[in-house]
Amino acid sequence: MTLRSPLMTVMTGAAQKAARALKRDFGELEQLQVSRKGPSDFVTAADLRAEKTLCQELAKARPKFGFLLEEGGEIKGDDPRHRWIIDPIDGTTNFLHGIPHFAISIGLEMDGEIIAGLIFNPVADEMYLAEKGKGAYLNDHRLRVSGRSNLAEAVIATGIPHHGRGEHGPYLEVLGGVMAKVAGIRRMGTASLDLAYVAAGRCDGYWETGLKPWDMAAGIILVREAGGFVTEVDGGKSPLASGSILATNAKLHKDLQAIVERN
Ligand code: LIP
Repeated sequence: MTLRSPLMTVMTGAAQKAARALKRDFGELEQLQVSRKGPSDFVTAADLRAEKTLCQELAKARPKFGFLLEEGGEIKGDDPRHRWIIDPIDGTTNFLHGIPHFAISIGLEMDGEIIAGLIFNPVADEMYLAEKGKGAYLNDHRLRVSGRSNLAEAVIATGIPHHGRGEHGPYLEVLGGVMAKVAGIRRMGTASLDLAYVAAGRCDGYWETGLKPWDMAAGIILVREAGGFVTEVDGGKSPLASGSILATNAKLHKDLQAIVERN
């Protein structure tokens, strides 16, 4: 966005500030205090610090908005219509393993609809922004989803349920079905960036189930504003509520959904 709206200025400022510390922490992984929150789901000191910085900065600019936070849960605001949905480090497993593919994700919800989103990969210095009706951008360049209409040429991203995350059998069946039809599958480990890659036309589609709202909020508006389609894997209209998501370019949705809806 060449001329940033006041809202985008607030969001990018908060993300840049949190990212400075996050990058430092990423470079000093050994120093981090790491504790176990659940199976394969780690909380780091960096995660908590980044979340605190994001909340402080956003609350300074929009003091009445509520929050839905990966680490801190729900914080009600005086303004019941607006809520920030935040993942301070999406791709925590990548972060902990020193894999430079993680992101800060901030979505803004108004009356239950996502109206703005920011996804920032601080290592690659890639800032994805979208606002309802104003398009999607990567570092000031307008984004469009890919134009591929043939699954055989498509690269599809997914998230693989890991240890402690439900039944793997049904997922493997769907994965087999997709593998048989597409040019390639990618499991990169950061849902928000998977969605950003669909918006940027790097990937032609993405599906995953069992996600949380903070993994998806910003990415949903990014894909839609880049001209793509976002539903649940069965075509339902509430990915944020169900945690099930299928995001594609404008041409592949029906074909990919026919395979993944059994997930
Ligand atoms: C992660 C996602 C990842 C998904 C994991 C998890 P976290 O978020 O971005 O792609 O497959 O299940 O939800 O926990 O790193 O913020």
